[in-house]
Amino acid sequence: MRIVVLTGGIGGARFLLGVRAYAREMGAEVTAVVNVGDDLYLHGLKVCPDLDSVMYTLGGGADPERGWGRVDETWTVKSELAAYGAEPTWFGLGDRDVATHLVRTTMLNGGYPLSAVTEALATRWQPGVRMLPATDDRLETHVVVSDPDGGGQRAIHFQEWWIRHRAGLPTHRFVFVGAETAKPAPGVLDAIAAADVVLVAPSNPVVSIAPVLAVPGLREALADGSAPVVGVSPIIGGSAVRGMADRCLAVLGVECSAAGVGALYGGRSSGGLLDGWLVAPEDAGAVVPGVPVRAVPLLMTDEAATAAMVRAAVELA
Ligand code: FO1
Repeated sequence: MRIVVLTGGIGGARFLLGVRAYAREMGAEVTAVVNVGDDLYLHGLKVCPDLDSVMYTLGGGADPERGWGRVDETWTVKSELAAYGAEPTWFGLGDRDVATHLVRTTMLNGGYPLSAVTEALATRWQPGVRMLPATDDRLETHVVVSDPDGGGQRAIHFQEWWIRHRAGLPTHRFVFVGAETAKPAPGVLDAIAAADVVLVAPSNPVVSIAPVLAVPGLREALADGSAPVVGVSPIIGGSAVRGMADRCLAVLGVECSAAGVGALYGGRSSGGLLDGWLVAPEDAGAVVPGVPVRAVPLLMTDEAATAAMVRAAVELA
């Protein structure tokens, strides 16, 4: 069996732990198509938070409390940068983590595409799934906000909106800069075409999954492919399990509920994404027009519980 997972964020990385456990049991192969909209250049370094969250989480090197960055991290580089007054001070790179960005940036500057760099980094971490960036091209999520320094509107990078402002500014819309001309990374369309099932991780639908789907050709490949697409709700009982999906959904005017996110993705029969939608028992009554809904426990408390979710998703497919 071949499983493709659309993913981003810390929830997506943790979901992949369950996908890998299920796949090992079934002898299945997993390809993760990972969001790059959160990526940024900082102090001359290319930082890819979602690719790194997958790599560190599956490679056993992620900080379990923060969910992002490295376990046993130290912060000398961060404090030395602050001593120079180097901005931004609201985004911290840990010392161990910096090594990843140095290797990545050196390889990118040497002409290797992000997908090849990701594969090279993964040889150290052995994540047990194939990790593909959604695109090798620069695609960044920017957020159009009311300018905190005066009248009018201004676009800021997603990370500034998310971390510096805790998604708390009056927000108008999200823009996936570079998406129009981005191409799916090598292997993405082939993986979707060869998949037996495609899973949409319980990631933030607005800032983790939407930038993946914004890559031209990706949505079409999912729609035209023979593999059923099953999504897992990131919303349980009206609340985001982690992160700030509620604030992102509010910007789009979408209700923060399992039914709201299911309807945002839409059913494949009406031009949307989904052939099935997995929700938590609290949301068993959720209705998504044209999409079969199944309720199972969705808390990713450990790998076995997450693998059980994956099993239910594949059964629904
Ligand atoms: N999240 C924070 O809340 N504060 C940080 O300073 C921060 C730094 C950081 C550095 C590298 C990295 O890979 C992730 C980092 N994150 C940080 C997490 C990240 O901003 C977001 O959680 C993801 O982009 C959302 O998926």
